[in-house]
Amino acid sequence: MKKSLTLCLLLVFMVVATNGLCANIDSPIVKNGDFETLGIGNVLGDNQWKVYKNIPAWETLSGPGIEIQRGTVADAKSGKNYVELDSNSNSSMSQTLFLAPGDYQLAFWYMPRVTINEYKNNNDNANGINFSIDNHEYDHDNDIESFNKESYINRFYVDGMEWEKVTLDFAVSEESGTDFDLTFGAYGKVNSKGGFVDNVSVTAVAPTPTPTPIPSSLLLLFSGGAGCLVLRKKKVMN
Ligand SMILES: [Ca+2]
Ligand SMILES: [Ca+2]
Ligand SMILES: [Ca+2]
Repeated sequence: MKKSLTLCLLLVFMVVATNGLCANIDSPIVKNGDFETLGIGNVLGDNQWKVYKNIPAWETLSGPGIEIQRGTVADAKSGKNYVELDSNSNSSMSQTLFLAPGDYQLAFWYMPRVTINEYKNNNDNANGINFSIDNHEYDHDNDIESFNKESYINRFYVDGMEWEKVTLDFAVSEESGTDFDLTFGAYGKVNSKGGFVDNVSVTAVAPTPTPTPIPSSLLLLFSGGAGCLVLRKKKVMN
């Protein structure tokens, strides 16, 4: 009897421990957001670059493809690889995200490659990167509102190249659907040089809690309590 109880407790402990372990495994919403996985047979050595039609989780949406650089022009923000979307021409890449209703933040790291002089001479947005999250399941029959959140960044560098964190907050509602396209694209002058992108992530953000007003009766109670404390303190001091 005692033995079976011990066994039972051990089993319960194992289930709880396993569940706890599973809950701690964080599955990222954006897959291969660090661009470190290139797929079977796609080997890239240090100081090499190559243009790919597809890499795991990402596919070319327009243009020649996704240019992966590995320590060629700069060090990656994270890992060894980063992306340049002005590959042989301006290109865009995309992956599908599955999102439940809630608040989210898209974040990635950006670094401009073209210098201030080139920028000034051409005024051509040479390092432009646009990025968006679209609902690709727009329901025309039921006139469910389309979802689109987009922005862009274009900078140039003066003295040294530096990675910069870029964020975009967005909210998904019940009507937004569940499938979204996360897209990055190069824009501006096609000169084989553009904005570098690395370490892309989307994280669920807890909504900011609305402060609950304290009922006046409670305030009275608090102020009464504070009064008692003051009186008590005075009494002790006396
Ligand atoms: Ca990387
Ligand atoms: Ca390039
Ligand atoms: Ca360019």
